[in-house]
Amino acid sequence: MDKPILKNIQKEAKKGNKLLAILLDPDKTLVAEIPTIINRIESLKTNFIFVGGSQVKNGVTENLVKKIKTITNIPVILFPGDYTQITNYADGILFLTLLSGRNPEYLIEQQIKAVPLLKNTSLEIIPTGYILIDGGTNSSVLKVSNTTPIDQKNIELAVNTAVAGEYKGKKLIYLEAGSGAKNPVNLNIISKVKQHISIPLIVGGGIKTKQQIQATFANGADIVVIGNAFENKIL
Ligand code: 1GP
Repeated sequence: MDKPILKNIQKEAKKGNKLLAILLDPDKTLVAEIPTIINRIESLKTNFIFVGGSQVKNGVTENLVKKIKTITNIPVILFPGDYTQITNYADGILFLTLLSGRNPEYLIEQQIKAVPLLKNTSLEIIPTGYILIDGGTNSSVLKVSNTTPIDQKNIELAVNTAVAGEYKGKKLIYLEAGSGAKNPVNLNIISKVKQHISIPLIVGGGIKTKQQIQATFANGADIVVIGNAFENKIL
């Protein structure tokens, strides 16, 4: 199967071009507001729309994605908290493995549960190593996954986890401080991880300002994800 999303990310990352993803949480986004939201997303020159939340009711993600797809050509990529959020209306899915955690549910169980839904789908499946870094708040991913995040000071563990992800065949690494994190991923962690991997790097969680976005890019992120700051109209 053709993989246009991943190929595009790899191509842009190789050229050093930076990409912006806006994250919409289906539980907090009203379908009726989508036209206005898409307007704002397009005016920010957004490259991807990520859709997902830690706990979303059945069918809500699909309705939202369906509506988004009627309005914009920006690729919609599922960033699901669990397998029930999978919908064929999106363009792709970050097939996440929570590499920083030791909970089998998020290392392999959810992935197995996703297979019947993904088998006959046209979604582009993008194997992604997901690494939770301590953002200083009890984020929902932390609560739901019941795992310990990597300490911001433990750069070596963060780097080795990311490199292990690449060795395991992941196509992207996602450094996550948690939605609404007090402390975004430390710039030092981002640059060290970037130095040691050769696959594109996504960074998100607690990034609120244009300056923070620039610094995150400058230190090696290929894709920055913004959720709360967009939702709260700070950006
Ligand atoms: C969370 O990385 C994303 O999964 C975005 O976080 O909502 O804090 O921007 P924010």
